Amino acid sequence: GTWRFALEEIDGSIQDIYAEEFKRRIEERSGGEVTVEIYPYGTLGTSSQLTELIREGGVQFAFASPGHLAPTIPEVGVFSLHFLFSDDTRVNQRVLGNTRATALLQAAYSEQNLQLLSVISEGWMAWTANRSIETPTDMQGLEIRTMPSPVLVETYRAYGADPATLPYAQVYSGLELEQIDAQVNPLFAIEEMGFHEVQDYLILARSAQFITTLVANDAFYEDLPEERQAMLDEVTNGLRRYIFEQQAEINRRRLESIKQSSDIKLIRLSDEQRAMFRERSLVARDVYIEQAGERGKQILNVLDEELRAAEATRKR
Ligand code: 6CS
Repeated sequence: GTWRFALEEIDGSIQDIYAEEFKRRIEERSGGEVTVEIYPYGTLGTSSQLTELIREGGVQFAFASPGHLAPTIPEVGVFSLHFLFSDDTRVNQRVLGNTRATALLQAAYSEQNLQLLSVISEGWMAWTANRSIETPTDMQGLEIRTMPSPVLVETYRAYGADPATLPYAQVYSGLELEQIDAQVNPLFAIEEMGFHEVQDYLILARSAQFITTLVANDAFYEDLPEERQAMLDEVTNGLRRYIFEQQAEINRRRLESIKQSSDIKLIRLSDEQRAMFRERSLVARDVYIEQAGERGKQILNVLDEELRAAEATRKR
């Protein structure tokens, strides 16, 4: 059969690199019985259209990033909370690969006809802006584009900014035409979308990781023979380490390329500056719990606990 796989990112992106390797491994392990067709961003629609498409079974696999999915599944808002994750990305990787929150999340995904296959980090988010940003005061009135998750919108409001939620494909022109002042994305995405060409400052804030989730249409997944489900589990588990290493390398390379190809000014926030943002960001947790309810609260508590435990063993 043919498995269609829709991406929220363009050719050469982290999602594309993941999908290409997924395709290679699935086609090999199925002995050519399964063919995977990849649809990069722009071929099928915006992120929210992709979510509709996969829920209806128009494609079998897709990336569904929490920043776009939270209006449909409030529980995934947890992944957009700022200053939740460890500064040590290996700690985050260890927790995400094996968290007790997965079962709770799966229940929420199933209610929307989705099967959750993997939770993946694409690296630290960075801000680009037409002004320098070092403290929340600098964000006052800044029109910043974010994904539509209420957690994100409330976080940037708490920083003093004025968030706007245009689709990914409209961010470049929005910045170029000065309809918006700023945006937030991982370094690889800033580079491939050309945002650095139309912005003056690149701010490494490390306030949040870009997390995405790999999903399958629920009915499609449930109807697969057991050995196909096992093959999928094996492939997605094997891809965890692969994509973690790839994203680290690609984000590093793309930052170099941004520095070389533009005169954008680079700002790295100090721990003191980050602490100011952290303090303001905490109200978004209340917004999250309000929206995601008891199950959402449990997910947050489990992740918080596991992250802290993983950090503690790291330091010992
Ligand atoms: O900002 C966005 O909307 C998009 N950014 C990335 C890095 N991936 C997908 C998402 O839709």
